[in-house]
Amino acid sequence: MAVAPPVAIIMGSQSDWATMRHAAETLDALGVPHETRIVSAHRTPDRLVAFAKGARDAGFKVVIAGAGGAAHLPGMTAAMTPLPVFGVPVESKALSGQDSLLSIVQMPAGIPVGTLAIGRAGAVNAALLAAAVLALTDGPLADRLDAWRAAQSASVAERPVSEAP
Ligand code: RP5
Repeated sequence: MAVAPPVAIIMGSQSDWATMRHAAETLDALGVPHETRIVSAHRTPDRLVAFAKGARDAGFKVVIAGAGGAAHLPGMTAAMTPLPVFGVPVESKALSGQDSLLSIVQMPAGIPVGTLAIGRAGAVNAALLAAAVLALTDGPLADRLDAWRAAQSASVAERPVSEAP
């Protein structure tokens, strides 16, 4: 069986992709191979169990899990794998993602989920954290991460400009 890429990006629904694609794009920019899957804690529980229990043996090193509303995916994944799990609260229509955030962040002691910000910022930062974990044992990736951060700093203007009305 083919060895999985180091990062799995899982999400509860197709509707989460608009947010989670930012994690995928950030990993692409850093040259970090990844796989994307829809895994719903509620609608596809058997898929969740199979993924989470098999993730380490499959070869994944880090899991990024995005979900919205009653966002149980990151926590349930963390309950079934020893791999680091980073949770991304997707912005919900009803409660602007505050439901997602609280569902993901308030884990009981013993089963950690590294919880990021709501929405795009969380997805980007989950990818950067995943890359940082992998960079601990991957020198070339560490160099690419340094270059990414330097490019980000260089892209910030010294002074603001007026925008066209
Ligand atoms: C959650 O329910 C998903 O993670 C998604 O954020 C939310 C809504 O899903 P859809 O009804 O759009 O499929 O499980």
